[in-house]
Amino acid sequence: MFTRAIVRIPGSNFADGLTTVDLGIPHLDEVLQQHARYCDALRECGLSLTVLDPDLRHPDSTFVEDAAILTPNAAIFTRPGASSRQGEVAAIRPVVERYYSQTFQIESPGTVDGGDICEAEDHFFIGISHRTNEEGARQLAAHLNALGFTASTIDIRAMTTILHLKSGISYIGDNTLVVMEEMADNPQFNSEFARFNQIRVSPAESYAANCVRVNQRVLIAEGFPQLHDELIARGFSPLALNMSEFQKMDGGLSCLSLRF
Ligand code: CIR
Repeated sequence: MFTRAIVRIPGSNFADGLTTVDLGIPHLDEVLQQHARYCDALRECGLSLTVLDPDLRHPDSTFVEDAAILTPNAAIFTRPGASSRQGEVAAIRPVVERYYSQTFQIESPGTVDGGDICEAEDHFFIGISHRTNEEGARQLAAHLNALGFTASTIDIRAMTTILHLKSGISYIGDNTLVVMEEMADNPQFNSEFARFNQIRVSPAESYAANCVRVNQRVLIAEGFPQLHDELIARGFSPLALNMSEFQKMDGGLSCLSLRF
């Protein structure tokens, strides 16, 4: 059960952030509307929100998930792989420290983006990506092991279709992973995922593989009926949200909040 989340309102320079996709320029009014609806959805799931003001020094800072990894007893501050995002950690640190007395920090030359970290019960999958490097993964795994968790790495650097590990897989509770087909079919990954029930996401719906279990609901991106119906068929309760403007900046549902 989560009781709280930290979010940050997108800044007026949101469109100046990093992106690898060619879906057009986000419209600020829609960005703000979609973000407000996302916040309301978290509240509907029972969370109390800490809503941070826009941070114009960091256009990507609404993607708060990348700056920290939260476990029940400790917070691990990351060192984002994109230099334009590294200052986001100092900006969110005092907010996270209100709720966590035990904290760790990924140190140079390690880099970690929170979007590469997928927690599945007591195990953490750590994506090695163009943002999270092997040294960052090593430091993170050591902190997680000390906290009583296991960890394994999944190297996604050869995949051109996703930015972060969690762009391709999500753990939604009840021993179930949502996995994009390209990952589910990759022999290097499927032994890692074998002990979980898997919901496969077709290539046409791959953006929807980034979803988030929040208490009784699973937040999913709107407009992906196969995944929506499959979740219902398996007894989950999806809550669909329009994510079009965040998708333009490579952002998914999970990255818009830190939940704990
Ligand atoms: C970036 O490229 O860093 C941002 N535009 C998007 C980050 C999305 N974060 C995430 O999926 N965890």
